[in-house]
Amino acid sequence: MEMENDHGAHNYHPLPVVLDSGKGVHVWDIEGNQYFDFLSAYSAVNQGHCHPRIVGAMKQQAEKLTLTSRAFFNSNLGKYEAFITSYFGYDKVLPMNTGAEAVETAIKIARKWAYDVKGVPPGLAKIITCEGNFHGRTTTIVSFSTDTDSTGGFGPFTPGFEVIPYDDTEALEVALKDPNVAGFLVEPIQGEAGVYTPSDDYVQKAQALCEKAGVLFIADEVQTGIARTGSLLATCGNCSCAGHCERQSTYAKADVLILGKALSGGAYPVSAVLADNEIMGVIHPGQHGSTFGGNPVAAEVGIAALQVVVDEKLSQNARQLGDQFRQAMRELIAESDLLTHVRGKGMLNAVVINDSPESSTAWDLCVALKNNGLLAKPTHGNIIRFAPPLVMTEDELEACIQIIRKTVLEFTKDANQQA
Ligand code: IF1
Repeated sequence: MEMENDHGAHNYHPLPVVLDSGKGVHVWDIEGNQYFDFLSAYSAVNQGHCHPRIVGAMKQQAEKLTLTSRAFFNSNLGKYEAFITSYFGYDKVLPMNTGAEAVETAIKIARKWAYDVKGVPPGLAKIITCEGNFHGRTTTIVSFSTDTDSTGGFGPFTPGFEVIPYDDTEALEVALKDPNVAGFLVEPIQGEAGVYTPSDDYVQKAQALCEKAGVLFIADEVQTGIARTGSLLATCGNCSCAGHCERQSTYAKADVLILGKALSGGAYPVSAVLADNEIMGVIHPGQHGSTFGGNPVAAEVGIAALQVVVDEKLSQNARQLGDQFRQAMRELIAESDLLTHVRGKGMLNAVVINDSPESSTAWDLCVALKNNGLLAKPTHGNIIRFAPPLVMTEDELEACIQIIRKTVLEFTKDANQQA
């Protein structure tokens, strides 16, 4: 911790625990203490820590060939591209590494599509985004952030974005009247905003409005995707997909789908943008790329990580565990005035603490949870996100619920005694 403090940039404020190993739903610190991981590296480790099939695929490929660049073909990328496009139902994929790069890629594709296909006059393409959005940290992406921590001191910003309220289809309808709109970029559930879950029909309605207006519906499923919210994609709505989405009537198919994080199960940076030919076709050689995007290790890791999601039925598990978790939290909220609210979908959940965002209550509660063997992180001062790996069993979740119950009830008692 001292070395990080002395030699690392202070762009994070971690909880005081030093993790050393992980397996499935557990991580261990350097003293050997065991914890349930309720952050899952911000939903990257949906398949659980060090999943043997994912690590196995990575090791095997790492010993054979790691990087060729896209200047040459490699014998893994085509196989991965065929696999992921059939898995999610798109014609084409553009592979990148991090979530932010995939978002940047989607923005570039949308703009180019607007000029080449839609006929927007040069330089005027506009992308609509939402208040409270989180799409990454690049200068263009923070240009449309409404969070002052993300933007402060980092201007000048990239033009061409309009921010409208989230979960507001009327505002979207008004914004879509501008004929120069290329795309609407949206998170199906706003993660960073504090797991802000919109109305049930928001995503579907927004998609329909975009379709009517001839605007690309761009879903950022970096955090919500890959089984996290109880379906393969959060844009699957409430469909009962068996790992693979069956395209139920509630399905809102994005024109441009952005994935990252759990696309590698947390083993390696792997991100992707998926779209059909008439959209992806606007990108030609030399116009976009990345040294590492689509490398052989990423390709093998991506296939293994997606295969695990289906084989271990992680969507269904996330849905069942999510119901169990929110029910338990509602019971706890009834017993303790420390918590006011639980929200979320599948295993992307958050509880709101009954104190101001400036208070240290959520932080102190996370430290107390850590001391009782469960790791979670506060967001926006008074919200705690709960997002464990999706390989959790019902019994394990019950044990976690007991830890949260005990910690919250003791914390409430201590706070009352001090008061
Ligand atoms: C940080 C939160 C999670 C994302 C969505 C793109 C990206 C992210 C919807 C960019 C990244 C992160 C990054 C991490 C914190 C984090 C986060 F707290 F901000 F909300 F996940 F919960 N789209 N989310 O959520 O992906 O470039 O990082 O691979 O500290 O920035 P990336």
